[in-house]
Amino acid sequence: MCGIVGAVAERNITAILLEGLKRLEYRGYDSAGVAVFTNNGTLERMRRNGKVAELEQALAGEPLAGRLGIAHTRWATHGAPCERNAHPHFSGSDLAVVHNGIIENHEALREQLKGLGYVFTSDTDTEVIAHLLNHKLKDNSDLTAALKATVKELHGAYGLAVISAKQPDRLVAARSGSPLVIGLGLGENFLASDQLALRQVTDRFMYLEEGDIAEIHRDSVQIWDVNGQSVQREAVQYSDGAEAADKGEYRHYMLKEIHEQPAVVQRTLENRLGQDHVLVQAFGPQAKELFAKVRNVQIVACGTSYHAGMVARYWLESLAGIPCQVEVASEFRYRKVVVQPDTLFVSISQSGETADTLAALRNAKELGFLGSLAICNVGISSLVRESDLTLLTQAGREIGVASTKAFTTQLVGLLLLTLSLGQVRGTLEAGVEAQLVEELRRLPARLGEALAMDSIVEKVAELFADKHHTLFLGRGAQFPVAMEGALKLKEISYIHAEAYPAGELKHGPLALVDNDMPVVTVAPNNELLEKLKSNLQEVRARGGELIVFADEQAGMTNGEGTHVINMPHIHDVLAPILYTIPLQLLSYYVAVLKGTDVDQPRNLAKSVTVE
Ligand code: HGA
Repeated sequence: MCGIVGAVAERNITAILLEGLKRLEYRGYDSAGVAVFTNNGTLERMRRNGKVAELEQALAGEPLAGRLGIAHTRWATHGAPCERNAHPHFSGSDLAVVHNGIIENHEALREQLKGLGYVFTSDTDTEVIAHLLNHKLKDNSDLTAALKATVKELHGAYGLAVISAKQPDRLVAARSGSPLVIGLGLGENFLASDQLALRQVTDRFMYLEEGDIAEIHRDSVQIWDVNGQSVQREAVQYSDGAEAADKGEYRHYMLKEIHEQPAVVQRTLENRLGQDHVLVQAFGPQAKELFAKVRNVQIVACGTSYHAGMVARYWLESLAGIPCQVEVASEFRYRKVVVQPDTLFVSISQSGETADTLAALRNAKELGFLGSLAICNVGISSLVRESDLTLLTQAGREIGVASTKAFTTQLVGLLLLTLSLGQVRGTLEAGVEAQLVEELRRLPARLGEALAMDSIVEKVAELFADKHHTLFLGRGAQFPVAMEGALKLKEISYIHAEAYPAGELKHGPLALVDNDMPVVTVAPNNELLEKLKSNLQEVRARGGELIVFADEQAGMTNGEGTHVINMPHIHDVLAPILYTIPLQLLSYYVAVLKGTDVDQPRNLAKSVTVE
């Protein structure tokens, strides 16, 4: 996804901007560019389609030297990936803008600005910001004041960085729905969409909040909040403990990654939510047109990603009314598949290099699918390169072999896909979409509440320490959550765990139940609760010990052999994401008690790049 870097200093900043862009490369992008207020007093830019290395090479041939500049890596949402559409965008010769996000009212603004005589040189939504700002500067020559007036007219999501040759002592920035952080230096200051881009130059950061506008000079920073009030944002010293490749205060990467989930889910939502709807173009410039034609969905994935796909099937059919099939990639690729007309092929993979999933995508291209979409955590992966559309999860690097944060961010991506398909095809009521968008905004906080149950789950884990077999039960969209819970326990504690839809209990697995086989159940407060309660009685009647993760409003209580762990109440659609958390914690603490190698369990590899 797009990346922003900016700098205002006393030294030449071009190399700093390039290094910042390289540090953001892992997010995936299609083109890159830089604009510098040069030592000759002119604003110049260099853009290239493709990699930052190509931009770097171009700059080696024609160097740009200056003390003020902005740079960008673009992942196209409006207008094809090409040099003409790459950022920075100019209005006239004095004003340069880089933008992350989507401007939803870009068409109306474009018409208005054309009427005022502005000439557009790209197909992007971003260029309207440059011209609108130029227009506002006619009434108000101060760049910050003009930016404040500009953002009032923008609908959608943006992180913006702007420079002007007429006020070359400052960098101005605005944040709404897309993150920005100011890096504080000595006699120099920086800006980026992710602090990782600036770790080379500083370890002190100031995070902009929603609606903030910032004016950044070499030796000062001024910020105004969403109401236009001047505010101070706290400067935070960044400690190495927070590095992705460092466990920090945690004993294992897996535990760290479990606890990162509120933050990475938040990141996965950034740039993708409008006021009351999902921004469909976050899936790419052709998404709207393609989604309008979709009549079926085929999901293909392996392992944990397959479970995410299974949850999505419940969402796609119940919310968007679209028939959906889900299959493990190693089966799909070797089967004679009959493809229904207008079927979207969706692949899910953390690494984007999973051999079977990649092979399935390559086969799918011969089978007459409508198009392909990858839900993936690595922007520069084969799966992303070879798919028509992409939704990048923003889980960051996942080191623990047992996937945790990649799974929950995949679920978020798949829910965004469901809402987008329902919106474009008109099968989802606007009111329902608005409510779910609101619930999604609250999700990071709810995940935080579930994580606060860490020590309760740690205690429950003791029940498993001497057990060899476990059963996981769930109904509806919680059945795949139970499958994922069982997989996690198998992977890292080596306890045999099986998951069943609770209704299947009597059709076989009940024969296994005795007081040596704990039964774990996820029980949100939905219409299936009463049926689930009956299944639990059947287990108790055979002496099975029950561990029930239940909605606090479900009215379930502890009893002999029944351990109820109350979960915060959540909208039923989002329950699979929330209920994943305690199951991850449970498998983690059981593994710790058993003394296994949690982060690198035996016989397993992080990304399965061979068949
Ligand atoms: N809408 C802009 C920026 C896209 C973006 O933020 N991608 O992550 C464009 O298409 O150029």
